[in-house]
Amino acid sequence: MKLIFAIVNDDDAARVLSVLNQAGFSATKLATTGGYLKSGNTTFISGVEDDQVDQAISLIGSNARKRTQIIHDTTSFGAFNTMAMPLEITVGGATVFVLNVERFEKL
Ligand code: 2BA
Repeated sequence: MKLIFAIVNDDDAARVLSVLNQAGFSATKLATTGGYLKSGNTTFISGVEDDQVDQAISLIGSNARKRTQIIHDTTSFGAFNTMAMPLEITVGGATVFVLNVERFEKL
């Protein structure tokens, strides 16, 4: 068994959860915050059988959209001079981690 962690944009979360449930995957939705943008995103955790990992990832990936975002990155020039430079970054569609599950029980 594997545990999938998938971080997606809040706007895609309802659709991702819906397709996972429709395909028979159990998932838990966590409200999380990205460390870089410091804005909300959604993390799903889902325990799946080894041979279902690819299907789950494919469902997540095809329902989580990539977005570009302009941020203002502050660059320092010496102690008192800072300048905010616009920087385009690509966020998502989904950041996925797959971990081995040592033991799974429902008590
Ligand atoms: P954030 O940390 O808010 O990052 C949002 C986006 O900002 C990232 O998109 C990436 O394009 C950019 N970014 C992040 N850190 C950066 C840095 N140090 N320098 C320049 N640009 C940076 P994604 O890579 O698609 O990540 C989306 C969200 O997924 C992240 O939100 C974070 O919550 C999570 N994430 C991504 N990689 C992770 C990792 N290795 N470990 C844990 N969480 C991760």
